[in-house]
Amino acid sequence: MKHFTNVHDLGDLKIALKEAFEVKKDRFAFRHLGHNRTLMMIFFNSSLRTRLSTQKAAMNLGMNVIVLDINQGAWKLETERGVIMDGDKPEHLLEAVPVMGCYCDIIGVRAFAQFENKQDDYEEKILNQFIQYSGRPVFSMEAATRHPLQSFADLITIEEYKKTERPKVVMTWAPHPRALPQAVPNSFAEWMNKTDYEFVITHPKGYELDPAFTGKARIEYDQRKAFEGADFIYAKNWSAYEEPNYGKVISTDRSWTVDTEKMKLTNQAYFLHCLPVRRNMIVTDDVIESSCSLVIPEAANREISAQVVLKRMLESL
Ligand code: AN0
Ligand code: CP
Repeated sequence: MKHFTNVHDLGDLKIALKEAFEVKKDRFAFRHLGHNRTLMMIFFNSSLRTRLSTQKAAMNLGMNVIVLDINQGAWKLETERGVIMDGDKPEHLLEAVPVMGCYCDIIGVRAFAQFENKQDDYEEKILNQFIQYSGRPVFSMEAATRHPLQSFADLITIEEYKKTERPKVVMTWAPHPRALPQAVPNSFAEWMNKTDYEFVITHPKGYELDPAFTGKARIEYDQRKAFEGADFIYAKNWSAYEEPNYGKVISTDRSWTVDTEKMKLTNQAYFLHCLPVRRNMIVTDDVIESSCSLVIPEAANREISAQVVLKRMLESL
């Protein structure tokens, strides 16, 4: 695998899952692959899980790791070509990216949607500049439209805990005070569409996602109805996708918070969230602390999803 930016790069999910469970059984079995290889992780945005789990995965594979936070100690980067650089950005991405490529074998990039221009976000302008100009294989650590390492870990978790062959998985919008990207829900939907699960998305009117991602999911505007008989509740906030509200918070309606009473409508569903989560906005303390909450095993599986991706990239160097 050369680049990893979405579910299609991974090919057959059954094979990828088998590989994930192999890695999980013995995470040090492939240490030889990373010998004298360097991973560079570039963060344009904050991270706890992605940073730690990806570094751990790389170390399991015997790699060296360099981490750079663009906003802490690096030069501020201009990303537009043709700009007269007389402002506060001393360096251009078009020099910085090939320079980064000189010092490593594989590059991971985190670059969220900027909500300035929908087209730039949905064309993955920053991630694609890394692919085009770094001269290295590149993987997404959450880009403008997708978070594939998260969705892969979500899938692994569902496979580990599901009680029926075709579980009912419900992705629900939940309130949040700030505008968040659509990357996590887009990506989760894209991955769920590659399984044979029953997949339902519920959100208030106005929070419709790009149909290119939601695909064959059933959209249900009544959250309670959506929860009926669910085996997994996947909560996430996202900002509006449709114009003229792209990237905006149009509701913080706390009647959408996932609570114990709503969880009672489900088939004793497990609760999933990618984290970080705002308690009592997205989900109540009671639900996230209950035995149905899988948020910690889900985060633990980020090490496994990252390791499968890095392993495949190392194998293709
Ligand atoms: C980010 C998001 O919603 O995309 C990262 C989640 C993994 N969340 C926040 O910025 C709080
Ligand atoms: N879930 C996730 O990607 O978390 P971080 O933003 O902390 O990396």
